[in-house]
Amino acid sequence: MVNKMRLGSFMDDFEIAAVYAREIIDSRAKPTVEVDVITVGGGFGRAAVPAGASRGENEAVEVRDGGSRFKGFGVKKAVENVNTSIADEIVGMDSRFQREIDLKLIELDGTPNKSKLGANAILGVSLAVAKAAADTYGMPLFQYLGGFNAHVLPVPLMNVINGGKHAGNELSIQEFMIIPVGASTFKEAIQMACEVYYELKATLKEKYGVSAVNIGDEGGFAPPMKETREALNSLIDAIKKAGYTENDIVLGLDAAASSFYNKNKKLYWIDGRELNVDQLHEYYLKLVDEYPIKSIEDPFFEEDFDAFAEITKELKNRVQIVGDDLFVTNINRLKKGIEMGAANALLLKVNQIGTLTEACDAALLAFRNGYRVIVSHRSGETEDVTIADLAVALNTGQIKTGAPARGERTAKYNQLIRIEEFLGANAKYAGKLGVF
Ligand code: 2PG
Ligand code: MG
Repeated sequence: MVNKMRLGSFMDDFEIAAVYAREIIDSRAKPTVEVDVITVGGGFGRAAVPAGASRGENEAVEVRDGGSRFKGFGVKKAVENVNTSIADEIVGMDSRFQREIDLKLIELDGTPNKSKLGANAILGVSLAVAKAAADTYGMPLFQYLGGFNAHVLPVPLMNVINGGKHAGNELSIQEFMIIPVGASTFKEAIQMACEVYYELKATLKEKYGVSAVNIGDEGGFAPPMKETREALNSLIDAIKKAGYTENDIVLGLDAAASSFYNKNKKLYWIDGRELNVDQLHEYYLKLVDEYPIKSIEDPFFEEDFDAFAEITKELKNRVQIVGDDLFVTNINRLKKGIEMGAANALLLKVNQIGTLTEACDAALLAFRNGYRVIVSHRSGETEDVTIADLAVALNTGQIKTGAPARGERTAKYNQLIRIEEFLGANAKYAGKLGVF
């Protein structure tokens, strides 16, 4: 206690005075956990937990109620866990000691995948604690987390055509992203992406009719397409029509390949046919030759580290290969990937692992081993903007948080516009350094 006081601030101000959780809803009408934390000094932190649809099998576990209420998706138990056992334990702790608090939460849960208290309960608390500490200092969250060196505005990977589990169409690939690397500021990057979005909307409407501009879970269009190249061609068209070139805007894919992999047959269903792992590998090589694709996430089934290693070896100087379901933001899986040379980038999703501390550990491990890091949303989101601050705090240079549409997506982009404005001349847009 004495040591903490010597560091300059009175511990009492930072002491957690209250923790309170409630059930709110996310962007897919599913209940989720929101947590408020208040410090003795009057600092306030509120965080809401996102949820995925194409989840990796090794993700930390959300506790849901089951039964008939909300068709079983209720989170009353997780909320209760925060308001009783977690609150009992962390009220009185020093909110600045995030690692100590997160380790306490992990210990209290006692399972390897946070299935007892729920990763949804634990993450809500972990994030709200950080925000309450930042607020007690009177600091923006990104500076509290990253210090004075937090200054890199990430390149946004914006999912403007939705397929897979995020849309009601027949595209196997889940996400088709535009990446405005040629902008000179984050704000300009958003402007460029919006201009492409308008052209894409017009192009799709003209070619596929009005229903093609209905949007999917992440704000991208969900046109009635069947083949990957149809989507890629529309993107190329829209980029041109908006007056941009491959120097300004490159493309990214999230295949989320586990969702079109048949484990029994060991085959992938894509573009109306079945491909084995070697054929799928060849297929990606052709795509990157034909299109300015610079990022491919989860190209293969999440347990096939070998296939990830093969394609990384082949493409590593041209394309970032991103592990999402592969790594699930888990340092043990990331270590295995590093040893095998599987992927060269980590998708960082705080709710896959369940605490801020573990997410930061994963980012650090990735950086140390020359892996890129992309902070990411989930397909089920809320208005919470923590990941925007986290991307700047860690200077990751990349963020993936959907199309420039739907409030739960734009909330993050708008927060980044504010952060850039706040940093003024100190802000640096990652641009071409963000991706290849
Ligand atoms: C992904 C994510 C977010 P979900 O696969 O990368 O885009 O989707 O949240 O459904 O797992
Ligand atoms: Mg993914």
